[in-house]
Amino acid sequence: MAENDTRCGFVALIGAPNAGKSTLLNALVGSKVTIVSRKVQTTRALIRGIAVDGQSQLIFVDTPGIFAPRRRLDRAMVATAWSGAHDADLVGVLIDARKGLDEEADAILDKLAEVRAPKILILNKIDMVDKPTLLGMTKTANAKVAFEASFMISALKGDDVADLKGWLAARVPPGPWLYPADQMSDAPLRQLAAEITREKLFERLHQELPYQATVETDVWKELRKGDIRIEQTIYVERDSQRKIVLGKGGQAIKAIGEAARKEIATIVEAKVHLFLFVKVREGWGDDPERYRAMGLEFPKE
Ligand SMILES: Nc1nc2c(ncn2[C@@H]2O[C@H](COP(=O)(O)OP(=O)(O)OP(=O)(O)O)[C@@H](O)[C@H]2O)c(=O)[nH]1
Ligand SMILES: [Mg+2]
Repeated sequence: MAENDTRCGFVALIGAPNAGKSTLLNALVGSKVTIVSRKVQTTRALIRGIAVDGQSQLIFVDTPGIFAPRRRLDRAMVATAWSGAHDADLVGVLIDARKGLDEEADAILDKLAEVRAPKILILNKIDMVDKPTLLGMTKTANAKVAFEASFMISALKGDDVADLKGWLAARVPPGPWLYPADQMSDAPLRQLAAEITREKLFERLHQELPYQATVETDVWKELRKGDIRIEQTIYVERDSQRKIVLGKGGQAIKAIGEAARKEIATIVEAKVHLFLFVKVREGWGDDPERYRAMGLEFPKE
């Protein structure tokens, strides 16, 4: 393939929390590179997933959901999401079609005027909504923002995801690929492994642990037989939360560790020995070190 025939570009996916950005990124890449949950505010930092379509390499940037931030961590996440949009060649704006153009979506559309990159509208979750409603939404959104194109997809079922990908492949600028053809993510495996444990934590404890936990990989060691030993710390803010994570007789942590271990093993294609530790770190949401570990800027206030 002649190098001057290739295309390559960054496509940021932005939208309200829970719109389906991470689900779409995984569908576009064809592999799990970012975690998904039923809860809002799952994604915390910019996560890149890389896909190839014909002669084009597409670098998708998953961003945290955009909402009205209150706490420091919220502010860091929302600032990061917008920075992802400002740095991209193209910006895909996801709207949860089931929720429609509510206040949250409107606030995002209003702020898009400040984003210079070409924007496209992506109505997601069309498996839950009828066609006339979708067309109405598309019209209203296009009256507000000059979108280059509009798509209606289901990231979960895969409907029209290939169309979207093909369109983007033709639209990104000509240029050499930035990553090897088979690379799907630029995140180190130890970071993805920490995210997977956080996903399992969310899945298991979604009622009791409203987002006050973070996970870090402390040790990643390849053993002689090719097995991998991973040690991770789950930081919570209070002792009561530590008890929840441990569960009665250690049941919860055991199940979380087992689910995470299995999934990490599939990804690294090796036997994994996963050791989880739970530490109380009061106010970790105000600790710059934790932000660095997540790949976020620490907001001054
Ligand atoms: N029915 C339906 N559900 C979807 C679709 N896409 C995503 N979801 C669900 O929506 C929920 C949120 O998905 P995520 O991909 O985590 O959403 P997100 O926009 O990354 O959320 P944050 O990271 O919190 O901003 C999950 O339960 C997904 O399974 C879709 O096309 N149809
Ligand atoms: Mg997400």
